[in-house]
Amino acid sequence: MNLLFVLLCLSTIAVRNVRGKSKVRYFPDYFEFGASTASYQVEGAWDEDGKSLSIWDVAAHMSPSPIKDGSTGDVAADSYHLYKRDVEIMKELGLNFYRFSVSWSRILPSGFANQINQAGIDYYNNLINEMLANNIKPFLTIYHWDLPQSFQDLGGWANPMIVDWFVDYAKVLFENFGDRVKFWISINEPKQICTEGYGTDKKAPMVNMSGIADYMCNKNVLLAHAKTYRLYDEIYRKDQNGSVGISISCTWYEPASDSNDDQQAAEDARIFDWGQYVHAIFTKEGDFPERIKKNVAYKSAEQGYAKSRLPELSVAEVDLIRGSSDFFGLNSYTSKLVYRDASVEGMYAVPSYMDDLGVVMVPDPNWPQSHSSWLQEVPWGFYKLFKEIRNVYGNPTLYVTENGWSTDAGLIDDDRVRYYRNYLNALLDAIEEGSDIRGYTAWSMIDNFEWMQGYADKFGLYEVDFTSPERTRTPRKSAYIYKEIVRTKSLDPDYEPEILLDATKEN
Ligand code: GBH
Repeated sequence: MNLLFVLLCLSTIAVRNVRGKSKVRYFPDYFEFGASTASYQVEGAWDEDGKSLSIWDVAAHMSPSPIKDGSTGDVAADSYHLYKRDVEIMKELGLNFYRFSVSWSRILPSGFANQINQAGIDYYNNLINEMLANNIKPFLTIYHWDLPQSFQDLGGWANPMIVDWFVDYAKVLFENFGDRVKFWISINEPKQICTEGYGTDKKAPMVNMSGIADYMCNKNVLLAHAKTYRLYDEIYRKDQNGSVGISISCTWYEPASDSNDDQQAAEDARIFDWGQYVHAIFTKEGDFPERIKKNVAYKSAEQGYAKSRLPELSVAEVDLIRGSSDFFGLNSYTSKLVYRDASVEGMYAVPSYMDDLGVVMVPDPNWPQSHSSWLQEVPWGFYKLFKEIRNVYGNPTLYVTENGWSTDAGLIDDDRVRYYRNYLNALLDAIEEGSDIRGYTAWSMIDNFEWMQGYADKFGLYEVDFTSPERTRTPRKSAYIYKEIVRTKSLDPDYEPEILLDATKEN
């Protein structure tokens, strides 16, 4: 009896340190921390120094504006001019790496690699060199949604020619930056490019042809990624010795009940939303999952189409795509509950991606809500996502390339702090159970142009004052917390930044 009591006390002491605080958890030594932005969201300088228009310049200049607050990325956070301040922020945060993207139309104004804009090359050289001089590794995303408008006029990602145009562009980046950049993301979020950009009007280029254009886009995005990977592998890897991956946005879909229908519905949602890309790239079989091929073929026939609306991948294309990544870049923010019942009939347009999928997705009203309608805090969903990737998709090497929380204006962002801590705790649980996670990237380092939401949804560890010409950057409370996490490679749930304690005293 006494012994049991002693053991209980000891285990309690192990969890709480002497000052009665909660347990501090440590990340592995190899683990690295970063933060992310993307070109159109931060750079501004939309028509400076030879840059041509991208699809987001065009969307933001439409009238009436499709952007919630009528804003544009013309100036954004002005990182084109303020990149030195950005690197200072990286230093302040103590980041191991910074994930940024390159604007295609800044480097190649015609879209084609026939004419390289030296001013564009200079900008990214300056940024990369400034980072390296401060010991921060560049993590470069080749494409984060800002397609040259010249290519959109030719169908953009729905035109199979885009595959080779993309590879030509990637080649220019490997040639110019590959001596210093060792981490590459080919493409950010195939699903958002295609399903939102081509299947709806919620993202540029707002093609809004669901069930058709989105699937055409998927195939070309996968091929562009895969050919870029093969190019690096064959030509550049030997000398440059870097890694190339892709960032895939994954929402966790939880069955709304334990009924078979809801279980199947949630699985289908996971496969349609992200499993199809992961399956094609990371599994031994490759290709689009059977479930999607069958569903879309069946529905297409029912709807009177001569062929499935889902383009096929040839055997050679399956081979090209399969295994075309050194790591899996995981972007993840939130979860949804999923069910399938009679109400699904007639709920969605025909044909459409949602009709092909045939489920209803809703957030649980009890989950903490961010400033973005789609984003709720569900750390156990993050944990289940890692588990699924480990068990169903062969446990690939992962970098979390985006994770974050949106707020309204304000510097004391306790909900963001809570979100980061809870999600990082879930990530640590996954590592302990065998997930191979090498790094974590906060979205975002600074407030920026949040696509259709304009400047209304703020994701930054640093606030940006978009009303000041200087675009003044100020750390939020979450910046101090993140800095300590990066510095100590640990999570101390009780850590309070001194600077803020001092500020409270002064008030
Ligand atoms: C990331 O995508 C992007 O890579 C990044 O550029 C962006 O700033 C960040 O998210 C924050 O949004 O149908 O209107 O409800 C995350 C993917 C974005 C996918 C929001 C779902 C829902 C849009 N998610 N989207 S809506």
